[in-house]
Amino acid sequence: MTAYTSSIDTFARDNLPAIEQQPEFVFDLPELKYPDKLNCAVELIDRAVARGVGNKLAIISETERWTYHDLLNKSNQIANVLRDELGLIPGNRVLLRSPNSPMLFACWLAVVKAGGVVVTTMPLLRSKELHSIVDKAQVALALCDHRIQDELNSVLNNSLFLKSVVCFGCSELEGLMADKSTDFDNVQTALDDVVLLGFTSGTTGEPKATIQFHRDVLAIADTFSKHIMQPEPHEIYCGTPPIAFTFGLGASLIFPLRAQATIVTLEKPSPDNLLHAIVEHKITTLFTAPTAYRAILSKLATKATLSLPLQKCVSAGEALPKSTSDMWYETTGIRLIDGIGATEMMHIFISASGKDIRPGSTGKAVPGYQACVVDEDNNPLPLGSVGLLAVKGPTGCRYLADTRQSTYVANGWNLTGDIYRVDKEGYFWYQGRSDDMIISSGYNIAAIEVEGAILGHDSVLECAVVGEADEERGNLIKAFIILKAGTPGNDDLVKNIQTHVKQTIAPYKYPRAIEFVDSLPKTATGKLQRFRLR
Ligand code: 3UK
Repeated sequence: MTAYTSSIDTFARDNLPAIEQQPEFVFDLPELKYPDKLNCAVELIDRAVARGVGNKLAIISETERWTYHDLLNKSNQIANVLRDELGLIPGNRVLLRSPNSPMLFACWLAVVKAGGVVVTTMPLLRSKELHSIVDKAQVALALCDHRIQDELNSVLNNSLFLKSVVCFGCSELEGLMADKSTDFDNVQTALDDVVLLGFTSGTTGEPKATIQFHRDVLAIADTFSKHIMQPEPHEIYCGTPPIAFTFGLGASLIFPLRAQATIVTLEKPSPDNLLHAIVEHKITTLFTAPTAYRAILSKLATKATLSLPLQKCVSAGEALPKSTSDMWYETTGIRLIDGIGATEMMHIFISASGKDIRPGSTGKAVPGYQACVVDEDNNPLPLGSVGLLAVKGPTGCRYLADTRQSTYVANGWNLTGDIYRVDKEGYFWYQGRSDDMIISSGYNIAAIEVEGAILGHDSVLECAVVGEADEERGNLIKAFIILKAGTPGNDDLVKNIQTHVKQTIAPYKYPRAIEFVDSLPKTATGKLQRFRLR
């Protein structure tokens, strides 16, 4: 770490994993050589205005339109409130709770400008979950959308740490901002000062907090966004995930600001709202999960072919089956940019765009990152083999005081828990999570492959495949399926789907049991929880 730090409150810094437990960090692109004193919010917003884009639209919401000037002024006023009224000192954690909105984004930038550590939370969380985040991150101050303050206020009433909740949207924070200067003396943070704690529960287990530095925020923009997205200032971005999820943070705030583009925020990005916004705001650049692309497709199929302004569409968070990629391409003419990211790595580290896309493959290591597959003892495997994904680059896993650090990091590499095959050209082909391999009659069957085949059936909207204990076969392949609206689930359809799978992949992989359901268990970030079905 650099000797310099702006943090007076050193809690986050003090709870970093020991240096020998951290991954190796690699900065082998010239754009990743940042100065020792670096405040990423200043790079993202003050720098943009200084370059002359002040009058350009920065954020469009359902009710507001803010220019880059507006965003800078508001975030400076909030930063003044944080420092002068709420007593924020550099290094203090500030919890944010709100759906994606212009005010949430201004609060995020304000906390960072003031040298604070942002802890953005998923709007859907309840007080029990908020309580454990507050305790783990030792948060004293929260800024909250007034419409969802109740769950947080109930934490406030019996928390050792949380001391105040200031609401916005109800003129409390706005009232404090009113007489504050639109200038702010930005805190000069170090490139490796902590900027945020990103909570992740993964697909299973107890939440972990990942620590990210100021330089990490810029590194994700200068690797994946710069090299794979190749952003242009005229683009209009929309990401559906909340910015509490680093996928959404990159998509909706960091990438568009770094590119001086325009952001559309949606409070409720349902497929209908999203489709409407795409047309109304001429969204060019979309970030969402495979499930949402399928949901949009099922709406598009029922509408006359409307021409969409979309140019670049990113899919991440879960595996993108080739069938979904192909359907999106056939319907819209756009090839989805698949990319695997992780909260630990902050954003996407394997991907491909344009002519480099091989549908069904996630892509190649993003410039700035290295990736390979290894065996259970962390030995690298030759090309063509199936193994555990290992990755390193400018970002990497640092859990806040968590013994699971040593499961994620070995020999300097980050181990994401995913199984991949790499081909001779360096393309990575997803095989599933290491915990989602089903062994049936001695065959290794990846749940994900069977799901991909089932999703290719016309009547299927969503599905999840698990192994069900079976005396004869050890495990039996079982599929839980959500049908498209209006399709009745009956025995004929079961047979029909089974036949479809046998014709698509090796017949021994077909689901012997099928159950039609109305919903599937998912995490707050929309990840399927197969373990709950097992
Ligand atoms: C899975 C994928 C196959 C994979 C994320 C983009 O998802 C994100 O972070 P999480 O910590 O989960 C990480 C795990 O999710 N996964 C994500 N993307 C893909 N599997 N293909 C994909 N394209 O198991 C990974 O280990 O919630 C995604 C950017 C930032 C993120 N935090």
